[in-house]
Amino acid sequence: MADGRLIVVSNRIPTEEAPSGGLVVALHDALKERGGVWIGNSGKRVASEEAQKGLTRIAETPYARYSFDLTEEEHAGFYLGYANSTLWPLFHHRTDLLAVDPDQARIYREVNDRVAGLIAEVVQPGDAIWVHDYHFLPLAEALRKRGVANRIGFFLHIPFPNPSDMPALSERKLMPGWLSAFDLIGLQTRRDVSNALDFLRDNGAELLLRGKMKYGDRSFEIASYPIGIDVDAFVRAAEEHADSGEHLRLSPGERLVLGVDRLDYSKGLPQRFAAFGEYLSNRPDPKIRATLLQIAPPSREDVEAYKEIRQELETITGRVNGEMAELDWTPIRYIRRNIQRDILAGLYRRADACLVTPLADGMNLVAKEFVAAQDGSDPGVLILSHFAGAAEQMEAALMVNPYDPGETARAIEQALSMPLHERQARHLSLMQTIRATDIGWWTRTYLSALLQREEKASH
Ligand code: ADQ
Repeated sequence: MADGRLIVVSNRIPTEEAPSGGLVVALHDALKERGGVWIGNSGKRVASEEAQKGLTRIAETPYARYSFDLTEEEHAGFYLGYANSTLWPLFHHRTDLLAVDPDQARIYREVNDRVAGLIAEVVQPGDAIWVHDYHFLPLAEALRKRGVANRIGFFLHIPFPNPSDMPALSERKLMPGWLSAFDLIGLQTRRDVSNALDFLRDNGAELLLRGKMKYGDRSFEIASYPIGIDVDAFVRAAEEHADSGEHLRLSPGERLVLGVDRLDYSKGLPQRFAAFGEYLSNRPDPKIRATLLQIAPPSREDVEAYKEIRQELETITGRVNGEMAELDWTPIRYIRRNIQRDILAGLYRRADACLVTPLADGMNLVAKEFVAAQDGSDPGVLILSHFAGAAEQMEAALMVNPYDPGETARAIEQALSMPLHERQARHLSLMQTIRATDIGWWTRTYLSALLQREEKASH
């Protein structure tokens, strides 16, 4: 096994010297340890001559970071268009929101081709390339066409689509070629693996043994690697910022239910707000005060479906608060901005319950962060959707069907009245799970599987 450098490719690339955020830090550490190169999109939009100029160095030590720019047209077709208006809804089981636009599909492939050209310039024999997420499905095939024979791994952070939804994708016939050009495809859950195997088997690939597949003369492997968080860092941050909750000025005895999500239609926010309203209407004692603090910074605001979800939430918040609020109590507090991670850790710790109720989600790191931030002697309760990837691992959470506001409302009631010994037992079990598969485990396990693959002789 040649022990070359690691080349990470992701849509966005951190620009700061010491980046923050779980995944970014994990990749940063892996690159520091092995040496290598990180390539990603700068986020800048430039004129087309400028985009052609190739990679810009943003850092040289302890490993090289290079960024590329997109033109306005590429940003619209590749990022807002095909990646986030076609693939994202399809992969989150929302074919009703899927856009079919051949120009966007073409631009998506062209950007992947251009990025493959940039990678081909820096790759050396023995390097292992690790590509992240749905923005780059065709990247390995484009690299193989350029003669790159290195090991190429892929990790999909979002769910693999249901095979029965695939006919909605006009480019579905290209997908087996895209996927089989990678050596190792990492997915979040066993369910994702089973969906991917089913889709590929129905489309000309042969399953050999335990996730090993053959498609034409290509062999590749599919397995699940549930992503984790830096548990120790979160525990520390939560302890150090245990007073974050004081910012909220809750009245004595007031219960806090927390939600933290990017504002996205996959996160089940309207259903969650409706469930909280139902909980309040049916609570056994009207003197009980509970506040839902929902932190939801907007994302992808140029995509129509994201504008709509924002309006919908504002309407529900207004309705619930209009009906229930009192002079000194606002039942739903809705914050639409990013919160510093340390403060967030302290808010998790103060919360009596956390609502993680997506309709579809690759993993959901908020579920893990909330558990890590709890005080084990008096922990809060995680309410988790069956449709979060995390549900496969975090069985000790209170599981709910996010489509059923009544069920979620009853889970809120159960969480807020749960006896201490049950809260402690559930928390302990969840803590063991997230520690056993933390972010360090994830990078190590994935990379050691990728490095065990043979470098291809030629393509
Ligand atoms: P996301 O859809 O972004 O990620 P998630 O896993 O919940 O979802 O990660 C969000 C991260 O952003 C968390 O670390 C959270 O703390 C942070 N965050 C959210 N709102 C914030 C706010 N207002 N202020 C500060 N931080 C905030 C995609 C997939 C997921 C998968 C991850 C990682 O959709 O399913 O778990 O990638 O693989």
